This record gives sequence, structure tokens and C-alpha cells, in this order.
Amino acid sequence: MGAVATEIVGRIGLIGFDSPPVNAAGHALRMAIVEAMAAMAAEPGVEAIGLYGKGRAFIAGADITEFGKPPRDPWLPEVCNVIEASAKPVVAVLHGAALGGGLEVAISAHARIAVPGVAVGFPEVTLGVIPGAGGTQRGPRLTGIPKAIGLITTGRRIGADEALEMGLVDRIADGDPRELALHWAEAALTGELPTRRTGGIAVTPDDAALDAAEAQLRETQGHLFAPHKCVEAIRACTGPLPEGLAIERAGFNACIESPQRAGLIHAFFAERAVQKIPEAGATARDITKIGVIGAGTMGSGIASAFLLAGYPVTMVERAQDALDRGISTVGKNLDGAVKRGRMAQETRDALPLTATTEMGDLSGCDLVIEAVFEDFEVKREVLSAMEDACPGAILATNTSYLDVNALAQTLKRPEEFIGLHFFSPAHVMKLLEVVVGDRTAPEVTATAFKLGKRLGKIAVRSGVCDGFIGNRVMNHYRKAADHLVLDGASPQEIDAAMRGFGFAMGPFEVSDLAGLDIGWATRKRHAATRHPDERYSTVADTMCENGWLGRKTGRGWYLYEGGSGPNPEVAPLIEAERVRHGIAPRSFTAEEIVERYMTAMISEASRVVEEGIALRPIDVDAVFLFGYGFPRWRGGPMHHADTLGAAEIVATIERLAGDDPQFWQVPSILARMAETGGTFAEMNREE
Ligand code: 3H9
Repeated sequence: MGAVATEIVGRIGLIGFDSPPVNAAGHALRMAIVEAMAAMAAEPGVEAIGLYGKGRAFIAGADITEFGKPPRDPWLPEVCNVIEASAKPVVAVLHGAALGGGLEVAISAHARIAVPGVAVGFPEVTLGVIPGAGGTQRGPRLTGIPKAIGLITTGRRIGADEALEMGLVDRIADGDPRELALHWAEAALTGELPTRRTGGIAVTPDDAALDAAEAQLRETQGHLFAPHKCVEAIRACTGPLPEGLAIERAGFNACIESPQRAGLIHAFFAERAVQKIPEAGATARDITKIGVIGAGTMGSGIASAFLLAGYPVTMVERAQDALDRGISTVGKNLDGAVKRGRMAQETRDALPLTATTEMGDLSGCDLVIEAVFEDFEVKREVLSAMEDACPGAILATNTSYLDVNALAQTLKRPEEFIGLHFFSPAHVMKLLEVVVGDRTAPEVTATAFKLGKRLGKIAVRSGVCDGFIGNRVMNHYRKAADHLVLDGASPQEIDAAMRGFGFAMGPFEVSDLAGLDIGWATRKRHAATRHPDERYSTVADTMCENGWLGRKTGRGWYLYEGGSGPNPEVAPLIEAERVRHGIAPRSFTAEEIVERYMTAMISEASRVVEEGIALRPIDVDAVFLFGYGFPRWRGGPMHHADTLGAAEIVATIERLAGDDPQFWQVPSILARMAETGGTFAEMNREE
């Protein structure tokens, strides 16, 4: 019974879940609970039972590493039934996290106490499944159908107060979970804490709420599998419990088989896997004060991100008017954060922001990041001044493309230099690429990761190359999109096809949002080294020359002022470019568009893995999931590649190479995988 600690204190039997780090309900814990419940039932001196979690959680949920493997008895639903059926009253004390299967265990008990700070909820849909141990049946019995729908179909996590209000818990009490379990199990015996079996509670039918939820989900989440199964299962909660549980079980099993479940669970682990870096053992420095150089959109966004995380920030800009604009941008960013509940108004009012035109004011900062114009010489000069003004500080560059090793060579302290690539808007976007140079000290990398965590970002380690992980791969598949346009597809067809695949926006819509000048600058930088055989479309360059930079200028690929829809002046440019290339345009199906786009993405991402720019394939997945709007339920480009299989991808590249051998080349890693039947998932496990 290693997974639980049992003891008898007076007339109370205590069962403490003990399966670190978060008491996931894996096979060992499930077995141990059932055995402990039987032992407590058989113990004549025990009159009531207290359940609690040791360590940092009650139970974080089912053990999701077991999903997709053959189930092992006892299943969690059985554990819950055993608890509910207990003849002796059972009280559960919820602390840390009582999520998914954890909450299902709790609502099978006869009364619940929530410790302040606990996270309660049914996050199953975010993992592509539905609550499978009674959540859809016992949940609505406690909260009523409408509230259960809200909780279960969104996966929203709530705190103790809301859980009490909803009826999921009976009391809120602060203290040590074991002590509370002892106290409240006793209270159940004295009558101070009423107890009842959740399964015995009658639910008021509410077909209108269920129909409305179904209709809304069809409209907003038609592409997802699990949320619809949740409503189906909740619908069954008005009948006898065993029948409802059987319907829930069928829905859960269908979800387990769905590829969306595999994609979403991969995304869950991606978020955590990226933290496992070779420098994890190095001692991270304490960072207490941040310097930001540059008060443009990026600099202000970065300053806002640090302020939101509670760091005092000194923001430096050369000219007072630019500094004033930066201060105003930070203000707007943080007002937005207050509105969204991410920052308290009092914190906003007492903002620890120093804005200055003096580099000397940076002294005392432990980390200074420059976010000036993306130009090697400009950055080199600023970094050199930074290095002199801030002895002892970590020096960071926020660059999207520049060679971090070459910049390091110009510094006296290259070991204290690192790339921190924020994504715009920097105070909102989750992704942070940590670009580790050849000479970056391990403690500096470890510090960057610690900082990333405090900022609430997903930090991903990248090696040095043009564009690092994300932009390098993006440049490649963006070219595939331009080639598709040359060959006959319209930008709107491509956008629609990629939205159909699951991206929130298509590539041309994204260009309009980001500003076409960004891609323009990259293309200019690459012009000198461009392969002579590369099929190059000048359409976007001409658009930039015309001043059509996207949303910010009112027109780009689409119109934003004086009308809407496609910019009518783009089609003639495309037509002229096709004539220049001697291309007779043809039509493309959405499947063909997706195939080319995704094959280009997977090809370059494979090279990034092969060259060691990304530590593992899963790191590439994290970059695209958290920085480029890749549909989470598809798990990321490398996970998606595994679902296609290397042999099929290689065959596609070889077929496409018939028309354009310069662009379509089989990465050697994929060729090897195709031969051996290898997968990217295996490489993730090797680390
Ligand atoms: C479910 O319950 C289905 C049932 O309805 C039906 C059953 C029939 N399983 O996040 P952290 C690992 S679905 C396995 O860094 P924190 C995690 O990977 C489940 N492993 O800690 C990490 O491992 P490593 C519904 C899990 O303090 C380590 O634990 N439940 C699980 O920042 C620490 O995790 C959920 O969706 C798991 N369920 O956050 C809750 N959970 O050290 C998922 C965590 O090797 N979990 N691990 O990287 C969470 O949201 C957070 O982990 C939690 C703690 C808030 C609990």
C-alpha cells in the first residue's frame, strides 16, 4: 500500500494519498485506495473515513501517461463507486489540486472540505477526453445541469469559493490537510458536517440548457470531438446512476481512441518537456531588477511583461518623444491587463517603471535586454554600451533572426550574453525562445528559464541559426504558400484551407496582422544568398513598395479601410508574376494546399531537429503550439508528422520535387526514419 498512508486515530480512519509529485491516480494509487477502503471497512473501531492528499495536491487527476495503454483494474470509476458505497461516512479534504479524476474521487465521498488555494475542475476536455469516473453524472447532481455544462465543456478551473457556491464542496477550511481530514471526519460523526451519497441526489432535467450547449458547441467547436461527448454524457445524468455511468464510459472510451486526445496530451507534455534542458542543474541567478533598452512596440511589450510579473523595470530610449510613446504603450498594455483581471488596479497605479534617456540609469539591473531595431550594427553598438553601463548584469538581445554567436564575439563578457526572443505582443504571447550561444554560461541559460517561468511563458531552448526554431521554419513554409499562389491558388483559398486545418488564421491574414514589412526585411536580408534556382515571387515586395503593409496601413492582402475582403489590386500583381514565371495557373483543393504547406513545415522542422537547433522534436512542437497558433489538438508539426508517417512524407516530397527540385528536398533524418519506421516520438523519449 505504498501509494497511500493509512492510520487510525480514535474512531477515524485516515487515508493519505501518497504518489508524488501530484498524486495522479495511476494503477498503484487506485489499487491502494481500494485496499485501504476495504481495510477501513473491516476495522470495527473505525466509524468514519477521512481522505486527503500528501504533498502538493489532493489528486491531480487520472494518470494521463496511462491513456492509450491497456486499462488495468481497478479503474478509477470502480474506485469512486467503492468510496461512494462505503457504509462509513467518507469526507474528502481538497488542497492544491482536485482536478478531473481527483474531483471525481472527491465527489464520490460523502462530504467535501476545500482548502483555500485549491484548484478544482474538470480539465478533461483540454486533454481530448471527458470526465470518465462519474464526473458527468455526479457533477450535475451537485451543481445542477447548467453549471455542470459550463464547468465540464470548458475545462475551467475554479477556486474554493466558487466550488462552494456551486455546491461541489460543503465547507472551506484552512489548515493541514491531514488535520482537517481528522477534524471533519469527526464532525461527520457528530452531525456538524452533514453527509450524503452524491449518486442518490435527484437532478432537475434541463433539456433546454443541454440543447443550447449542443448548438453552441457545434458552432464554436465543431472541429473538436470531446466537448460534444461531454454534453451527451451529461444528458444521461437524470436517469439511474449505473446507466449514466455506462454512457459516460462509452463516451470516454471513444475519446481515448480519438487522435485529438493523443494530440492534446502531447501538447500537455510539450509544455512541461521543454523545461528539461541540459543546463537545468546550474544555479540560476536571482533577478530582482530588469532593464529594457528600446521603447518601441517590442521594448514596451517586454517591459509590460516584466511589470506584469512583478519586476521593477527601467526602460531606456534615446529620444524623449520615443520614450514618451513607449510609456504610453506600457500604460495601455497594463490597463488592458487590469481589465482582463491580470493585474490589480493598485499595482497598476504604483507601477515600478523608471523611464529614462540615460543608459547610466541601468546600473543596479541584474538583467538588461535590448529590443532596438533589428540590425546587426545597431544592436552591436547598443550591446557594447549596455555591457559598460551594467557590469555584472546578464545581457540579453531580443532578436528574431540575428546571429547570437556573432554578436557575442563583439562583447567582453560573451558568457553572460543570451538571446531572449519574445513574440509580439510580448506581454500576451506565451512563447519565449531562449537562444543559447556557443559561449553562453549554463547559469545564464538556467536563469533565463527561471525568468521565463516567472513571466508565465513557455520557454523553449533554441540553438543559433537564422530565425532560430520558429522563424526559420516559418520562412520555409511561407515560401511554400507563395509558390502555391504562383501556381494558381489564391491567398484567400490558402488562408481558408489552413483555417480548415485548424489554425486560427491563415498565413496571409497573419502577414497582414504582423505587417508585411517584417517578411520584406527578411527577404532583403536573404537576397544576397538566395539560391539562383529558387522560385521567387515579387508580389509581396511590390505590395510593400506600394505601402500596403497590412492592417496598420488599411490594406495588405485584404482591405481594412474603404471596404473589406481581398485587396482587389493584388490579383493583377499575382497575374503579372505568373506571366513573368511562364506559369499556367491551375486550381488546388484544400487538401492539396494543406499537404504542400504542412510538408514544407515538417521538412524544415526536421532539419532543425537534425541540426540540434531544437533539443528534441517536442521542443519544435511547443514553439508552434505556443507561438504560431498551431492547432493544439494536432499536437504540433512533429507530432502531426508522426501521424502521417515518415514514409508518406518522404513520398510526398519526392513527388513535389518533380516540379521544384530546389525547394523540395528530403531531409536526411526523414529519409532514415522512412527506412527504419522511426518516429519523432521515439526521439523525445531518448532524451
Ligand atoms: C482525468 O482525470 C480523466 C478522468 O476523468 C477519467 C479517468 C477514467 N498524469 O504541471 P506540473 C506530471 S484526465 C500524469 O509541472 P505544477 C507532470 O507531467 C486528467 N502526470 O506541476 C509533471 O511531470 P514531470 C485531469 C501528471 O505544480 C509533474 O506531474 N487532470 C499529471 O505546475 C508535475 O506537474 C488534469 O488535467 C497527470 N494527471 O501543476 C490536471 N498531472 O515532472 C493536469 C501532472 O515529469 N495537471 N503530471 O515534468 C495539472 O494541471 C498540473 O500538473 C497541476 C500541478 C496543476 C496539478
